[in-house]
Amino acid sequence: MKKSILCAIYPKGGEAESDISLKELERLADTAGCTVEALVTQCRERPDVKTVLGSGKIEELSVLCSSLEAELVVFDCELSPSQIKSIEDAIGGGVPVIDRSMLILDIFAAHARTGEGRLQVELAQLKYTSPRLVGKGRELSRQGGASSSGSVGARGPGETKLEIDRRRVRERISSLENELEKLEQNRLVMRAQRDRSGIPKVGIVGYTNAGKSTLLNALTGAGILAEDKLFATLDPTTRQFVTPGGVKLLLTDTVGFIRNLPTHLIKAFKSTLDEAVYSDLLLIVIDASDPEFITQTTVTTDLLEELGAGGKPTVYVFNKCDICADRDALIHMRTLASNSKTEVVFISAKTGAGLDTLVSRVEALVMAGKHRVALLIPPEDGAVTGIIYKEGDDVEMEYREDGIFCRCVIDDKLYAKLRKYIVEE
Ligand SMILES: Nc1nc2c(ncn2[C@@H]2O[C@H](COP(=O)(O)OP(=O)(O)OP(=O)(O)O)[C@@H](O)[C@H]2O)c(=O)[nH]1
Ligand SMILES: [Mg+2]
Repeated sequence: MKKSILCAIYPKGGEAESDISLKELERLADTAGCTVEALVTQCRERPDVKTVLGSGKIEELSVLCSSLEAELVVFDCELSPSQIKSIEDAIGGGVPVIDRSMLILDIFAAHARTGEGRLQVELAQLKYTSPRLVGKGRELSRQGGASSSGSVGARGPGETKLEIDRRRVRERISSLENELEKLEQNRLVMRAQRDRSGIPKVGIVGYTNAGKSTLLNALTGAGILAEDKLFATLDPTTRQFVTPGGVKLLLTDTVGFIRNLPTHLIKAFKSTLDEAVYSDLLLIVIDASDPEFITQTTVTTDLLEELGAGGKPTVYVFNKCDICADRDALIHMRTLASNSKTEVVFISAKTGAGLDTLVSRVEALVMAGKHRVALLIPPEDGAVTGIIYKEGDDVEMEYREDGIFCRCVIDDKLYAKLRKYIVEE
């Protein structure tokens, strides 16, 4: 465990919000394997250009760092490379300074399992973290080659080490981008195949720790790691699920969202989140036991909007109703739900309460305007099978003596056309 100190500034009247964000930062630090030794906060309208905190507070931070033997300082706000350098210089003692995004990336780096996930994290780290670390100077800014003596004229043609590092970083970035591009192509092919199968895709999304993985596990026995940690899941998992009504679905669990995540970090995980973006229905899982659930839901819906997944059929899944502390809030939500157009379901992924209602809602939504039918097509009308293969979903054909027996899912239009062949509905 690394000893860390967390820092934040907040505007007048913004203390409560800053507190919530800091609590979250504490949990992030914990996930990253750090203990939090102290919090340093300051009320100021805008960050100090150089050191974010004012000079007095920086002095206080410096003293705390040495007395508590801190090994890391984390700022809740985004830091520029030059701010990192100035703060590190001001604190002294070689204690590294990072910001919230760098901490999150660190967690991602430690947790990414699949090849693609690792590449995405490395790319995001190179783009976000490395310019900030280079800002540290130190050994990175030494001159390379034999030309380090430094007097004018004696300086060789060589690049400085910093420049070499920058060039390497650029090269690595473009090679990673190429590799990810290829993986993305594969993913597109796979997605096209899935689309052709016609099985509706349901994306499970939501704030980190809301219970997305627990929900997928409860429904499909997927056996994904679900734990009381932020960002337990990074890589998407898709499982097939057949409802009691016989409707086949593809359910995908995704990486969670968090407040103050810079857009470019979310973009880095775009291909992971694409599974959600390209789904037919979104389940937004909300931790109803968290007093912050309203803000968390707004963060989630805003990010979905940014990713281009706004406006999709959506179900708000209020989870953890077994431990929902605020009964009144729950009742309030129920009333709101009954007045709004958004589908709302209350569940506990842990105890299984409400899952059957959730499944039947999902079933109804993905089957809206669709019909699951069995047809018997006389041999002389065999040509219609072509249309069924082209426009129907989940098609199974069987050649019998009396004609072609076919089970499929069809929309209203095709249903009207094929009505005369229907033998079962
Ligand atoms: N009491 C209770 N706890 C739950 C419920 N659903 C999930 N949890 C707990 O909440 C924690 C987080 O659950 P996960 O399923 O890992 O949450 P997630 O949304 O996948 O989180 P990330 O992958 O980290 O974004 C775990 O400790 C679960 O056991 C529930 O219905 N009731
Ligand atoms: Mg998860």
